[in-house]
Amino acid sequence: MRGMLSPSLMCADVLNLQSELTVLDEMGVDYIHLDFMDNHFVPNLTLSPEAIKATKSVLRHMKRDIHIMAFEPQQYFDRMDIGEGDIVAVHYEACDDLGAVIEEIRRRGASPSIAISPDTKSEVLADWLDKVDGVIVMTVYPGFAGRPIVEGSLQKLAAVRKMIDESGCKVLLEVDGHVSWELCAEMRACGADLFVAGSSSLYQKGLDIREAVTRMTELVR
Ligand code: S6P
Ligand code: MG
Repeated sequence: MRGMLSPSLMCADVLNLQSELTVLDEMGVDYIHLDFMDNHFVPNLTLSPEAIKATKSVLRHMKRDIHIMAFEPQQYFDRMDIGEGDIVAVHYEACDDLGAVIEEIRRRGASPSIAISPDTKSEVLADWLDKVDGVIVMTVYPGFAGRPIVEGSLQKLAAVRKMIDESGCKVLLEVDGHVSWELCAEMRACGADLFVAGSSSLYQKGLDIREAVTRMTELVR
């Protein structure tokens, strides 16, 4: 499978979100990464559920890659209007009944994904690979953009790739956190399929977003 981009909207210009989305959509970018935080599971707030819902009216081709960093994420599904075409990632650490949350995502026609934080061992995913369409390996501690990569993250990414391949399940491997110009090719070599691009790459100050998307698409191909 070719590597795909998922630019992180929390790193874009908040005063111009509609035009930021439109440029990416017109360029044929596959996914837009939409971070939601509840200020409890992680100590921060970003896009509101209503802002995440509103992106639907702008997107023509690009799909939503919704990353919910919140306890009991199912309480926000209606307000985000999740449905067909969406990837909806919930945290392994944040759900009392992960199976029920995954089923609810499927019932709505979306693709369930499980995100694991850096301190969570990759082995916990083994029981879930046949139930989800994706996993997110967080390579920074969730909550903020611009954080340094956590040591051992590339090895963890490669271990999850191996686990997916050996399981025979069709699971998209997404990497989120410090996906930099310097590291993205290496992350690709470790087996990542989908790359969350934020302040370490596409949204570095002064870059032309069109040129940056073209360059990064080449690097993760
Ligand atoms: C962080 C969030 C991420 C960030 C991304 C930003 O909690 O889940 O998706 O948006 O990490 O990219 P960077 O390059 O600043 O780490
Ligand atoms: Mg994220």
